[in-house]
Amino acid sequence: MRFLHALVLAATAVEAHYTFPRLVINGKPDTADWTTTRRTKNADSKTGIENPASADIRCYQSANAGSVATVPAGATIHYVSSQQVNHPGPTQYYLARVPAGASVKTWDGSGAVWFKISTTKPQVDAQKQMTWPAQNEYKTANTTIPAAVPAGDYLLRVEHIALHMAMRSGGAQFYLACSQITITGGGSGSPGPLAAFPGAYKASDPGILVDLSKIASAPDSYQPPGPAVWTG
Ligand SMILES: *[C@@H]1O[C@H](CO)[C@@H](O)[C@H](O)[C@H]1NC(C)=O
Ligand SMILES: [Cu+2]
Repeated sequence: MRFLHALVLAATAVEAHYTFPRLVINGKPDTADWTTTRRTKNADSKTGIENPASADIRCYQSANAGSVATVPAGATIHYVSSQQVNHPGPTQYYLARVPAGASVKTWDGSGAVWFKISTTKPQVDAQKQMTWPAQNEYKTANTTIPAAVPAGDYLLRVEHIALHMAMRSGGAQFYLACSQITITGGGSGSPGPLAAFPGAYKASDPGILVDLSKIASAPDSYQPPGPAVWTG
């Protein structure tokens, strides 16, 4: 049985790659794929990024999106996933404010401009199985746009890091996308710390080069890569 189960897992893992083509705001999804979210280079192949220093780590995009989503500060958001997010690993969300004079429909998100608004950690259940928030769902984990974030135009970056092969360098797989959004309402916070993509991650970061079996006894010790979360 154990052997068969391993075979089945291996077979599904091959098809288990995914994209995040639709943003969902307070339960309301975009009406079509890649409308407010920039189409990613893996829209067809579903292949993840394995080099966290590559230029693709920022938005993995092949095209800007036609529309801009309106997101009230304080809204709950997540993404529809094209396939089941069956690999173990954290889900992280970042925002980058569009500079004055640039357009959210074309700005490339370069420079130290990204702040993290949330991440996830694993849990270990009574059967000693490690699970992650939203693992095996056809959606990403929820997050909240901080109420204190100033109103304006932003790129919103969603990322799921698949860690099933992460015990070897270059084995972690990054699945991500960027959406064009206008945050309304909002507050007067000063988001930070700010990081650049590429730049925020190294292949040797403890949250990227990691043997999950070694942290199963202390799942909270997992250290997600990138800057600290800005809580607003
Ligand atoms: C995620 O947010 C949606 C609304 O967008 C809500 O219906 C759902 O219950 C939330 N899920 C969790 C686990 O909080
Ligand atoms: Cu996969």
